[in-house]
Amino acid sequence: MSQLGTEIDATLQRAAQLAAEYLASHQDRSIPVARPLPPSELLAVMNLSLREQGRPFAELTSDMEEVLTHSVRTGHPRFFNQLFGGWDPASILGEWIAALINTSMYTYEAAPVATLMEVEIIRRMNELVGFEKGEGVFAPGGSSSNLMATLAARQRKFPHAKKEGHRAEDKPALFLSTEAHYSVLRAASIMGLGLNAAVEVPCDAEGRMIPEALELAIEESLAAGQTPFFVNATAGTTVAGAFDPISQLADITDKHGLWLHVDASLGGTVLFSNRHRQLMAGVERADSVTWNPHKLMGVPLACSATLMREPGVLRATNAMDADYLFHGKSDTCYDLGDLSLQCGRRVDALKLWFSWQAHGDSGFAQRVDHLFEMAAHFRENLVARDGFELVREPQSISVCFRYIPERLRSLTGESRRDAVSTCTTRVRAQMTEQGRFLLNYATVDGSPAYRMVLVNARTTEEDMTALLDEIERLSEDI
Ligand code: ABU
Repeated sequence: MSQLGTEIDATLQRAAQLAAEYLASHQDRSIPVARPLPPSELLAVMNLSLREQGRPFAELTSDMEEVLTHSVRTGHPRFFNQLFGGWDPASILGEWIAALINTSMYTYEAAPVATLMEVEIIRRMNELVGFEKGEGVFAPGGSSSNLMATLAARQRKFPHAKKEGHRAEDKPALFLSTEAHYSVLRAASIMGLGLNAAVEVPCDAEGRMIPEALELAIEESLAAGQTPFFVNATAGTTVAGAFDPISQLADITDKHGLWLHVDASLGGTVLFSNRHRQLMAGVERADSVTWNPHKLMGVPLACSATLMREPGVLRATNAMDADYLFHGKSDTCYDLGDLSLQCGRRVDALKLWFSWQAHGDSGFAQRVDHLFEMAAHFRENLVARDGFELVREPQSISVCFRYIPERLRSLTGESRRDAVSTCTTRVRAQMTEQGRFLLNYATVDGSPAYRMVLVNARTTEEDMTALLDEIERLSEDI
């Protein structure tokens, strides 16, 4: 081997060794989830400035160690901050291969293997959803998938808009719940419809869209001269993990001839589980679905599928027939470029294919069942302890709650709410500073509540108990 080859070989072997040690160290609870530093201090610790002269490749493994040391350990079993977490060796292998083959998903010619993998995954995801003739494509994340669904709905209702833009008489209106992800509102903004075109429909006490309220909102919109065209249902809301009643919403969209999109970024993965797939009952009646394997399937970010019930919709909406790529003869089955919003597109399906090979459908089903059991266990543990209150009855892997320390329990009304709010945000800030746990919070019913999410299958009952102990302990000192 040449000298350059030997250096590359030795350095990549060292990098692989560091990667394996890093993953193994996630089991060590004495290593913090994060070592937070303000930007000025982090910049002082790590020299990130770019240089005129390059450095030897072998030196970069020390930079790799620094990056790993100062990054948040999202694979740590006490990382509860986001709807992703954990780590999966098969997907990591897929990510490495994606970097090695370094290609783009627009043509079969450029990405033959990855294209066939994506086609197979989309076929199987559509089968799980119940889209018999469905099509789909991967997107950079759930926000993009939701935008693609909104664009496809517009293509059906206002086919002139692709070429002409909207006409004055169009007056499009779309509907989402008050707990839906903000990306649906942003889609209205990006598409030039304006945020005023988006109607936010109230939810019930568990955070599910109320079908009667949707019906009323559509009737009011029609009476105001608008043209309703799109309803976004959420399967697994961002904060509470609530599932909208898809079948009931489908009855309403069928009646009014509206596009029904299911944002199942979080919830899609429950389709593997015989125990929990009823949460998505009726999803096969939707026109489109967003499903993010980087959430409950444990695949590294980003991995988001946009699924359509009817074939041809994505091409009709997005195709530009770029001559320099397709040369006037795009293969409608295997040149995926015209289905997508992107031109250059990562081979995100590849890491999912490797993960699916390793786990199979049954592995994902077990994972869903396990995460739901852990969430139920956390809920039971929480309600059994003094001072902890659920703010929503959990429906899936998210548990929203507050803790009222003993000294605040005699307070009532606004003074209690304000004191508990201050305590919650301060405890969360201290916890983040100390780095032993990372737990998010969100505004629920007007004031902050902790949001626990069970997304890492390596989290144990001890980890969850330790979190509640920590909240109690920190709350006493505030
Ligand atoms: N796209 C929603 C992600 C929210 C979260 O990770 O908490």
